[in-house]
Amino acid sequence: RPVSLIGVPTDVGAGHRGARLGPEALRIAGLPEALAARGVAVRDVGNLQGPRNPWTGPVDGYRHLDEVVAWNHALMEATLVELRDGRLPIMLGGDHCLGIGSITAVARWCREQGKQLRVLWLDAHSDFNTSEVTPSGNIHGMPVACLCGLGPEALTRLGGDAPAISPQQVRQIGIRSVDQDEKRLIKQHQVDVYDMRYIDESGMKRAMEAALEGVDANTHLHVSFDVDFLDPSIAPGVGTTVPGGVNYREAQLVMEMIADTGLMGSLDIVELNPLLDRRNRTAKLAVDLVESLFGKSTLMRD
Ligand code: DIR
Ligand code: MN
Ligand code: MN
Ligand code: MN
Repeated sequence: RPVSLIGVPTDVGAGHRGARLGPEALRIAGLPEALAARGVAVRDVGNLQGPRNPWTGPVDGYRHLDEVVAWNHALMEATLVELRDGRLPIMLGGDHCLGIGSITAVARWCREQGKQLRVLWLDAHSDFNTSEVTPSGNIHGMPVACLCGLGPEALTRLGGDAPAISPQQVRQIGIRSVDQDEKRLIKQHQVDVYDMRYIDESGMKRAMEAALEGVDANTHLHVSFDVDFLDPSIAPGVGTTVPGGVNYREAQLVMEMIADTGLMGSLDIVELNPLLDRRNRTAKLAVDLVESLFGKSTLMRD
């Protein structure tokens, strides 16, 4: 499937500024060329436009809500255009609030196509906060909850109907930071989480097999890749590093196991903050992992 790169240069959902520079850092790290080298046809649609970051505090539990809504509305429409054109959209973030717009579009398209949707959320965080429980008001800590119908109407009804998805369609991998009341919500809504303890005890292979259980030829896999999923020692270029993350080999295995399904239909790459990076190494690592997502492997396999 041909790929469309959609730049989403926003950090209005985050607690640090700089993720707005992520799309350029990923391009400069060679993402378009790496895909082309794998034989993938790539169209870069450029960067979306949206409101600037006002850098103000939370109001009623949300920081920059209007700005987050505007960015996500633009992204939802742009994502739908590419999906309806038969293309695989890759969102170049930008902070993780953009998962609301991308996944709302993907869910709508899957309904149109009669496809089953499975969301793989690769992250240190569960991103399942609501305005009542958020410790920060940062909306990048809320996208999964919003997609599941918990949140302000402007975000939960971005695509018309709410909820866009059900928690049963989500599998979270690499999780190691969940806020106190967010834990209760995760439990209450039965989100399927493969946290670092699961990975330590059972291994990444088992975690991925479990996360991919039940997918079939009619499944669209959406991968939402927050670079803080990775251990900070290999991926310092992110505002919310958490120690004890996924190592290089585990990350490669995740990407290769996703590639082996042949079912990935859309991808977010989010939270990359080049201002915190060292010589763009986190962006380069993301490109390396995307190559694996698109089928690069050490040996020919059958
Ligand atoms: C924290 C941090 N759970 C919050 N969240 C995220 O502010 O809601 N950091 N997503 O990347
Ligand atoms: Mn509209
Ligand atoms: Mn996230
Ligand atoms: Mn995160």
